[in-house]
This record gives sequence, C-alpha cells and structure tokens, in this order.
Amino acid sequence: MADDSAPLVGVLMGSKSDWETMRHTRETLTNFGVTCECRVLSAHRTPTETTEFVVTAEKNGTQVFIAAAGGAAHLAGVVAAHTVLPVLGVPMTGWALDGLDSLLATVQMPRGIPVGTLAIGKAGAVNAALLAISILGVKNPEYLEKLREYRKNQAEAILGETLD
Ligand code: RP5
Repeated sequence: MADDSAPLVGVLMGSKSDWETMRHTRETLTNFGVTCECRVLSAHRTPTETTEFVVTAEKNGTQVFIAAAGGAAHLAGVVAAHTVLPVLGVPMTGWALDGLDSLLATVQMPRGIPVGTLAIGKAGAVNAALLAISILGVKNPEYLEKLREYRKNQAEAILGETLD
C-alpha cells in the first residue's frame, strides 16, 4: 500500500566508497525539497537485500530509483529488473579503468530492461538527481518551476563570470 510519507527517490550505491560522489545526489534532491532514502546495497554482495529494498520501496510509494556502482556495475540493471519505475544509473570511477568499465556496464543494458545512464562521477550524481526531479515534475509542476529557477540562476552565474 502506498504511503504518503515514503521517500520519493530511492538511492542505492554498491559501496560506502561511492558515498563521497553520491552525497551530491542527496544534496541536490534535498535542495529541491525532494525526499530520498540512500542505502549501501550491492547487486553481488547483498543481492537479496537489494531486491527486497526495491520491491518494498515501490510498494511504499517511491517513484524513481537512482543506482550507482563501480567496476562490473550491474546494480542499476538489477534494480531495473525488479521494478517498472524509472531507474537512473550513475557509473562510479574505479580502480583500473577509471569509470569506463562501470559506464559500459551500466549503459549497455540489453533490450527490454532500460536504465537511463548518466555521466561518470559527480556530474552524473548531480544530473541523476535533476533528471529524477524532472520525472517527478510531470505530476508535480512545482518541481518544474524549481528546475527553471535553478537553470536561470546557473545561467546568471555563468554570465556574471569575470576572468583575470
Ligand atoms: C562496486 O565496487 C561499488 O559500487 C564500488 O564503486 C566498487 C568498489 O567497492 P569497494 O571495494 O570500495 O567496497 O561494487
């Protein structure tokens, strides 16, 4: 049964080592007044708990999932396998290939189970939050208004830049 107090966005990451990057997702969502629950849950280290989290969150009323992982990054794909809600994937930089491995693992979902994949690292973490807010904005026009304001402020800051 959907619960009005359920967080709108579920944010999963494969390891606490991803949090330095993914804290920008929470910060962005919070700045827009969008509630989220952030959890360390891994597709391969905690597969059962990952599935349970997604199924329960969907039942409770969560509307978008964001999943971040590095290396052989199958977390977003596994989340998408357990829900028809939108799933946004954020590739984390890693050890040997510096995020290219996780980018390909996240973006190259076979036909039938989509994951909307963002950029590697902090840009992807922020943009995943912004895209989740756009998705929520389809039913909540106040979020679209806040996005317009955010872009206006961003443009003004750029136009106000001075160079020495
Ligand atoms: C992935 O492996 C995690 O998402 C993380 O990006 C990467 C490394 O994890 P740790 O070894 O730092 O826990 O599962």
